[in-house]
Amino acid sequence: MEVASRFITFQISHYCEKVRWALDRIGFPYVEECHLPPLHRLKTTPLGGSSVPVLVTETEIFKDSADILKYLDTVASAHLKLYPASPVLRHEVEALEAQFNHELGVFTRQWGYFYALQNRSVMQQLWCEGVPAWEKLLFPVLFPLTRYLVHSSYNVHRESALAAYRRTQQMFNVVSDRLSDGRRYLVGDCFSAADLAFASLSAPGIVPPEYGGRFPKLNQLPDEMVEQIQILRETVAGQYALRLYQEERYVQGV
Ligand SMILES: N[C@@H](CCC(=O)N[C@@H](CS)C(=O)NCC(=O)O)C(=O)O
Repeated sequence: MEVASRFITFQISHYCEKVRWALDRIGFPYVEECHLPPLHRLKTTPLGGSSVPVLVTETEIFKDSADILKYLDTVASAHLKLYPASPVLRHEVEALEAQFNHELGVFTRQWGYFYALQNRSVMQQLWCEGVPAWEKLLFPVLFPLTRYLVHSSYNVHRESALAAYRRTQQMFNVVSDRLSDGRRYLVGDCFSAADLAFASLSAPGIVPPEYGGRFPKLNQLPDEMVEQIQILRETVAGQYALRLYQEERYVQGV
């Protein structure tokens, strides 16, 4: 019998959603262990890591979403591969995925936290979803520290959030241009890690209803943020990410 791998996460994290989507898609057995930041470090540090997602299989420990996707691809059925067989196309997919990981995911997080952290009860729902009961109980004590850590480690303040939003718009423009020739996917003619990374790491900016983790409802968010979400949603790239969520998020394989 196949042993389920441990998948250590923050339920809301879009980097965790990126991996969750890939795990679901290829039908890889896993058990998700959600944690409240910074208590995740009690799990990730002994495994030699720091951030989430972390995937612990029977034989290996993966501490980065890009490494996890590459590993999952080695065990995926041929029709569910996330990286093309052609070296040229694979290189293109990997370059886009890296750009989305290092830029898009960072911008949408910086911008999203600026608004979401203003509402303690929304953050309580988001951060406490699925975590062990004792971590939930610690939320009131830990919240000021966690909010401080998020503000300082991701440099979250009004100016940086607005700059991150502009950078997100620029990345959406680049993706919209790429799609302007009518192609169905970012690279080649099938869904790949580039599409998956784009849609999942855009998620805070478009709030797709099919998101696999816990996300706020639009009416729980500040009006200014909702207006910015509507603008992103209406772009070609925003429509594309929403379509990927609708059509590809719950495609399941074995
Ligand atoms: N490069 C990493 C980035 C993951 C990442 O930034 N994770 C954040 C959550 S969105 C995190 O764990 N932050 C807390 C920490 O670093 O301890 C990946 O793609 O897996």
